[in-house]
Amino acid sequence: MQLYHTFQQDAQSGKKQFAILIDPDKNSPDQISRIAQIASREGVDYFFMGGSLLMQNHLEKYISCIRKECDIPVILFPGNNIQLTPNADAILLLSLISGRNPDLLIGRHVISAPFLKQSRLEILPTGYLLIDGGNHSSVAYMSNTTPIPALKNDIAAATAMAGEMLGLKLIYLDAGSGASHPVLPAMIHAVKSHITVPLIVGGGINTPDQALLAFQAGADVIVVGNALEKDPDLIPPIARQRKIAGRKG
Ligand code: 1GP
Repeated sequence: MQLYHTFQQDAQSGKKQFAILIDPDKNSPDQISRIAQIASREGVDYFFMGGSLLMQNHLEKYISCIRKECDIPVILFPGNNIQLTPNADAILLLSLISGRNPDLLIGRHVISAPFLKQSRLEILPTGYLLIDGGNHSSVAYMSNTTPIPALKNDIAAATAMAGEMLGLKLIYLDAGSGASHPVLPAMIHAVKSHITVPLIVGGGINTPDQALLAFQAGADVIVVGNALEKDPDLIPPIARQRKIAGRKG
């Protein structure tokens, strides 16, 4: 089944989803295997794979580490065009719609399109909104864009609406990996109430409580990276929040 169908169906039925972000530079093969084993037991929905900048080319190796342990889909979350491999299941084809850098709105997509067309990757066109998470993030620096201020819910909502009107199939609100604070619940709520496509939220979600808040505010999918690199045992309590939020939400 196409992954987008799952994203959409789960979002429509209120079934919350949990994605683990693997930054290949920040994990060892042993750590990836351990994370994949726990994720498999907990029924984690997706692995996202990528980073703002990769110093080493571990992408393929780490995808095979995950494949050995579980059948959780691996979705590329590329920081740039060299983070592409046909061996994943899908790709978040990101358009950085909170920014005004034409390269990240369309330029790099043109360069990648022939490769993506030939690959068997499922393409997930995604409107990516970088939100101020309290520190100067790698994404802001590398993308040469200004994040949307944390309290400007109307700007975030209008940007997400425009993304959906342009035909983007997912909206991703990201405070950036390692953000001092996650996207605020009020902004998640504002965006969610103006779009119909599934909403992904990540950046700075480090505790089960923060995961629950994001779900309850309207996130259909939450993404956690940093916190799990430090402590993979956080996977089970975060995974459990899906059910709690699903029941209450
Ligand atoms: C970043 O949304 C992801 O793009 C995850 O962020 O590493 O802070 O969990 P963290």
